[in-house]
Amino acid sequence: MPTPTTDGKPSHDVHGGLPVPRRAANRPAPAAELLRAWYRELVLIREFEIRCMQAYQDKKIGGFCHVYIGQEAVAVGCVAALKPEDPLVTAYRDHGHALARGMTARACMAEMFGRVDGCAKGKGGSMHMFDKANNLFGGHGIVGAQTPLGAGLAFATKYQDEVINKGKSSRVTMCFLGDGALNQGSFHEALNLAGLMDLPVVYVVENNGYSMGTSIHRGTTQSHDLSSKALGYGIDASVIDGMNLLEVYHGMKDVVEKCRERSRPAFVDMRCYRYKGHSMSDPRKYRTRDEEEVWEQGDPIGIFEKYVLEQGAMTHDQIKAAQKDVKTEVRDAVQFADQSPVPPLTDLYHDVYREPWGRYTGTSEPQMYGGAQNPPTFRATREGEDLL
Ligand SMILES: Cc1ncc(C[n+]2csc(CCOP(=O)(O)OP(=O)(O)O)c2C)c(N)n1
Repeated sequence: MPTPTTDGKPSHDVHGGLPVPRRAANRPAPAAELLRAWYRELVLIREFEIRCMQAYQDKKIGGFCHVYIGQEAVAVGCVAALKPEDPLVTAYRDHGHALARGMTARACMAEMFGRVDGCAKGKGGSMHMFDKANNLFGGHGIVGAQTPLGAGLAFATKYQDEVINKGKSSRVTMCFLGDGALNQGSFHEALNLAGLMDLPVVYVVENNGYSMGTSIHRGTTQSHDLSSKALGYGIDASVIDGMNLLEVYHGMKDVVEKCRERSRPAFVDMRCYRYKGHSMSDPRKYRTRDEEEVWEQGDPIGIFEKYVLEQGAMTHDQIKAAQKDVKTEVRDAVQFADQSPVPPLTDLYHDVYREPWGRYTGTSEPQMYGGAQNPPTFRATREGEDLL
């Protein structure tokens, strides 16, 4: 019997709500080549983060580090349902999205280590994976901060695709958020605008049942049925099993294609679980071992491994070879990151910029300046300019 928690709910019932529809069973299996590629991605994300946890203990990674272990099927399945040109934006638990989007393990690890060869030149770290070439518009550390950015990206693509390019393409923006972010005002403002302006954006709530140590039942109204959060804004909602890669892929394919055709936003309650703590410093005392064991039995990698074997897409030997190959790739990434230089201190002032704003030219001074004689101005810094 599961242990009851202070919520009065069984401890493993972290979402506690509507049944999750099954879609994959009625669909044709994806091509074997695709299944093999997805398997490798799942294993890459897991292995990458296991090494990150070790490097963090060895003090090679500083600051915050939130691992994605347990949620890998969400990133891999969602990215597979997108086109490469579709923008993606996410929160701080972002290594999985970055790797699934095609960022190299080297660039990602060097960023974790704060080195110049990282995707953000070592200045962002774990929470800020950016990859313009792969249309990844960042991991963001402020809870909910990425939700208006998702609406903004969708507005920009809609304008470019429909107005400037006269409907030559239509891109869908995917915006990931945690269940804790549902309670931020920015999320509600973003959904209101997305609904109002017919923005082609899909909000994917990675509902792992907890925001830090607070269970969703304690912190969020209507936690048994998150779709009500979207329906109030006239936005379609669906529930998907985030522990099963095929369910994620097929479910998200439907959602994304509908969004692309109709240019209407969508909301997804993606049911998943994180196996580790909120961040590296979290001992997870707010949940029971019993609950964790229940979820570990449904490991997304284990489920998918069974599927590829049943389908004959991979043999046991091929699985072992893929795991070995990934280990080599991640070991190489760690060595690469270790050897990459630390950015010089002067680099702190580069890329942090803005266009010169100059003095405010309106008819009255903005309130915040309080009539100061020398209001602050901002300007771009230039490569090589030494401000220290
Ligand atoms: C505006 C804001 N408030 C508080 C925090 C501190 N904080 C960091 S993560 C977090 C919990 C978010 O949980 P959730 O959205 O469910 O994401 P998950 O970690 O489960 O992926 C909080 C409160 C923050 N970063 N930003």
